[in-house]
Amino acid sequence: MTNRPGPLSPDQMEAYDRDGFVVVQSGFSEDELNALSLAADELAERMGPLTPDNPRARSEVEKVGGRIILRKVEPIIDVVPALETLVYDPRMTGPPAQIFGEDVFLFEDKLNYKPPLVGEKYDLHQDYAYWQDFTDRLITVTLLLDDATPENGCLRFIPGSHKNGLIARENDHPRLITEQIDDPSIAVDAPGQAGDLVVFSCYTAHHSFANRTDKGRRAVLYTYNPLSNGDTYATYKGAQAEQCRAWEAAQDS
Ligand SMILES: O=C(O)CCC(=O)C(=O)O
Repeated sequence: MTNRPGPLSPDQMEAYDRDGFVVVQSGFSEDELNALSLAADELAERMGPLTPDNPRARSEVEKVGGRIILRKVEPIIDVVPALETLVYDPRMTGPPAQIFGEDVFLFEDKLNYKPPLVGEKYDLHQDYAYWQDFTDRLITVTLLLDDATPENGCLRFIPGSHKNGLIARENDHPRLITEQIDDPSIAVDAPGQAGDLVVFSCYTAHHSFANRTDKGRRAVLYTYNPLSNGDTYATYKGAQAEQCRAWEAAQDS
């Protein structure tokens, strides 16, 4: 733990250190959250009509009705200015900067949608399994745009799972296989209200259940690395954004 001042209380710093995640208030006003929610909805609309080959929009086929449902947009900051402004807002960067003890760069940006009734589960994984070409000093700050509850599929974490690096995986597949992820003694719910931040390490194993409520669950996820690990955004996500724009331009022509 570092001594850099920041928004996290000593108890919250201790909880992050012990569990690998912490849920905290962000301080965004209702008006700011409404504007960001609108931006999230506009972003979703810009992805339509959804096709499975759209490199920016991850979608899935609804099990019952067969509709194509938006699940994730990534990257996002080159599309929506309000989401770009959010990246270096101190209310987002404050927790990781305090934990790392230094300023941060954006590493990855995405917006997850869990639509009412049909938003499916995410399997258990550690994010670093996907990011092994980069530094492992990575912290994700999830800004909840809607209340996240056990009923609508809030994030669930295995406390302490960030302590020992990557957990062995079958055939090196990024997802973890376990039969007991709904056992509360293994993974715990991390509910929060709209406007809260769920801050977690790239090693903290997490998953979420399906949304079976009649309200959607949207969240912005920005991952940050310390300044001393350099700015990899342009070569990693920025390059992906360029490919997405090329694909989009080809659709328009
Ligand atoms: O939004 C969720 O429920 C899970 C998100 C997640 O684990 C991810 O995007 O890596």
